[in-house]
Amino acid sequence: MKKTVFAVVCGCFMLCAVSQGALMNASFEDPDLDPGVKVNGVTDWWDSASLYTKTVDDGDENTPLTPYGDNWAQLGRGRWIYQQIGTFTENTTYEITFLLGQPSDKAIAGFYVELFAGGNPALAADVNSKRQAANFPLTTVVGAVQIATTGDIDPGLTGMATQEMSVQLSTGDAGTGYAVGDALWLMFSRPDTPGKADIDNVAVSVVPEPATMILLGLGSLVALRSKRK
Ligand SMILES: [Ca+2]
Ligand SMILES: [Ca+2]
Repeated sequence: MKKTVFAVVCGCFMLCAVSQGALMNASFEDPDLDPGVKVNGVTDWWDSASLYTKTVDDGDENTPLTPYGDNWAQLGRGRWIYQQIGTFTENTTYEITFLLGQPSDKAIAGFYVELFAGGNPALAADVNSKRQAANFPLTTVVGAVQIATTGDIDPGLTGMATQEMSVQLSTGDAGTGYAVGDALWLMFSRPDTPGKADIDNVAVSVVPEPATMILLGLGSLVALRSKRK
């Protein structure tokens, strides 16, 4: 009996460890900034290009320290960053983890994580627009469709506090405007209200389905049995 439990646990662990293709600039350390320096835009992410979408070194007096290098991405009012994280498959659940930081000079006041699918990746660009704007480029220019959102997950931090965040989003079935094999996009954004949020150390992994976990557990069991024969 003990061995059965052990085999199932092993099977799950192996699958949980499988992750989607590596994110680009997931810790926002590119570019290397001098202490306290802020620059507009976010490298390797498509961003809402403006002085409200920044890469910030944590030597800045209003910015919390990050344990992940020196830099944060910082989103102001209605601002966003996104990148392609792979291709769309149906009913796949992704776990997205990141560090959220509260600058001392403005409240986070709303924070969203979303998945989009479809569109033409060649049309993605840095564009000065808000997530809520009529010309929001990921949907109106690239042609992607929002398929999952966390809703507002602002944890209500104060001062220069930070919090490790973990959210799960599922892709669901294919729908109008996107199909299996189309681009899959991960976006972070803020609502159209005054505020600032710092974000760092983004990671994405696939959460195994219960059916897959059972199958894998059974597979391990069979392997164990045949070894013992
Ligand atoms: Ca960093
Ligand atoms: Ca960019």
